Amino acid sequence: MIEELAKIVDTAAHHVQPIPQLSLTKAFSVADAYAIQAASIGRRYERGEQFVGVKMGFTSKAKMEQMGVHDMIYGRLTDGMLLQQGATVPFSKFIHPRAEPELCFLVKQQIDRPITLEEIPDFIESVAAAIEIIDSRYQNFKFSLEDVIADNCSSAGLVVGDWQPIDQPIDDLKIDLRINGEIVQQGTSAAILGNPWESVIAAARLSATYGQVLPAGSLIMAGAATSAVYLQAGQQVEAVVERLGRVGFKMG
Ligand code: OOG
Ligand code: MG
Repeated sequence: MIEELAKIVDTAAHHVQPIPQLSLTKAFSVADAYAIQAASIGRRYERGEQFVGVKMGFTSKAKMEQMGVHDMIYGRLTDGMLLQQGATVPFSKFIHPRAEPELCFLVKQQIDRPITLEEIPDFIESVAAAIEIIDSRYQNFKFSLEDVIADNCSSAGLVVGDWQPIDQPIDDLKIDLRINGEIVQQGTSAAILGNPWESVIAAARLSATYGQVLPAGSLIMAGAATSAVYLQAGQQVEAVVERLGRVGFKMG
């Protein structure tokens, strides 16, 4: 069942074709969902994509309420999802893309076990403003907790700004998302689990749980601080984070 569902969800992503929710026809657990995710990412690796990091999802109330899912989720990121700052990405790569403003962390030393707040400086090198593009493979962006985990947490793209040192607090930085220069979402990093370092701690814990080592140089996306916004072709998309800077891309 795992391989079969992984193929369905991976094919949907690969061919940019929406599918009905998997859970409508098959009952599966959260543990099954993570196994489906791992198998579907395995298919990407077979096509030559490489692991670049992990992402946390539903780490803010704004996102949980927008999507109606109230548990933290965890997914994998590959080089095929990475955009360069300022790049133009073709709209045709996506089904119904949404953007959300995030923080991204750079791993300094391999993480292969849960870590504590005190240990963060040993394991994290730097932080940057980032945007995640999510693109659920499910019709109408509608899913259960198990569905979204199986679908690798809607991961589709990310762009990371310039790295900044982690020598100052990051628990209350103003964050906004702009489309064509206009602010469409506004929040603070406090929305991410009260302090985005908690998201790094959760990412280490979940990576250990699901057997995913985070090598030095990997990325950790902390989860959106605000609701996500649907994108259209031709839009200029930018996230601005107090003190950390700005980052953007164009939807072609
Ligand atoms: C799931 C992905 C959630 C976040 O930052 O909370 C996420 C979705 O909303 O489709 O990436
Ligand atoms: Mg996200």
